[in-house]
Amino acid sequence: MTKTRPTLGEFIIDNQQDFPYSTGELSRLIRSIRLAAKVVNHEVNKAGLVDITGAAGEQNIQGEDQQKLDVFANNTFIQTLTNREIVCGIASEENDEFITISGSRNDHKNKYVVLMDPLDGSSNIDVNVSVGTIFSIYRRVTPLGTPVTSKDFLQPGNLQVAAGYIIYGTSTMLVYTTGHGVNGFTLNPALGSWYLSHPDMKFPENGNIYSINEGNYAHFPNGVKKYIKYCQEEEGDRPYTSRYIGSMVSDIHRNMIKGGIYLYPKSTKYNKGKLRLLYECNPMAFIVEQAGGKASDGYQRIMDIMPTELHERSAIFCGSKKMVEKAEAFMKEFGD
Ligand code: P6P
Repeated sequence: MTKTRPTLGEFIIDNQQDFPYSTGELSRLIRSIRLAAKVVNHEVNKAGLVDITGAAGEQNIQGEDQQKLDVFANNTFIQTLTNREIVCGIASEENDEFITISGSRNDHKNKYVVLMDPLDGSSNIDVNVSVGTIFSIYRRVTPLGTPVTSKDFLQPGNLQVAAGYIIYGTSTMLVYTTGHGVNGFTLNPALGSWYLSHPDMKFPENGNIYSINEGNYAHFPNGVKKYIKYCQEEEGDRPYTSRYIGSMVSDIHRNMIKGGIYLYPKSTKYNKGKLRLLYECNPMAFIVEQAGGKASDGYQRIMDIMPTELHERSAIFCGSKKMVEKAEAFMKEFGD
């Protein structure tokens, strides 16, 4: 008799003790993300039919306005989170400013804020490559009953209460942590249920995959150039394999399963790095660390960086612990 895998709903109930301070709100928050992910998944999966359903910015054959998928994903997550009366504020890559949610009683009594990249790597959709949603959850730090302020969003990653991603790939998965390890759930689209397919995910301590856009080689710091050459040398378990999808969620997800390192360093093109600290680097760093990996900007732990701006960028080196430590050693010796 094969063991049936719990659904995400059953898993949340079975692990309610993971949220000691929550009166079920954090569980409801994860459930609302689960719902929005199903809606976005449906749209992403039919993106290839735009000439039938209508391209973004045009009317589809039903005469409905076709939204760009990242706008659609953004609106879907915002609407779902707002309707569920759980969060007091949302920050998104798609919105310049954070959104204040006062609640139906207009009393600002909800205690969580969500920061998200609603559809990371959306340029890959036109070429049918997997994309992802990334989310990060904090308790608010300003008094309940007052509108959120930037202080509630500009928190270091080490204060996250939960983080996760949805990967819209050959299958659709929701992977998240609440600080008690990392678990992956796969959507059965026929049933609309998510099943625990990857319990207690762990990064292999070492690996032989490196993921970086080598097209930027000329713009990289010397330490990164030296590390790339190290990966390519004939020595021991090297050369490593180069794998770069151009979708952070997909590259990190593959490396977590197979072992590997993902790097998006600073460069003369991106002097602070390209990826956003608050809703890309921090949530992915939380997951990577909870899976036994390491995440830094080449020098300091990502989750210890004190944010100063909502959309600030950071370099990121993350993945198998020993690979990140090796890359950091090259940064220490050869620097920027
Ligand atoms: P580049 C997608 O735009 C993204 O934010 C990440 O998902 C991805 O890893 C990276 O940027 C790709 O950037 O400059 O290599 O195309």
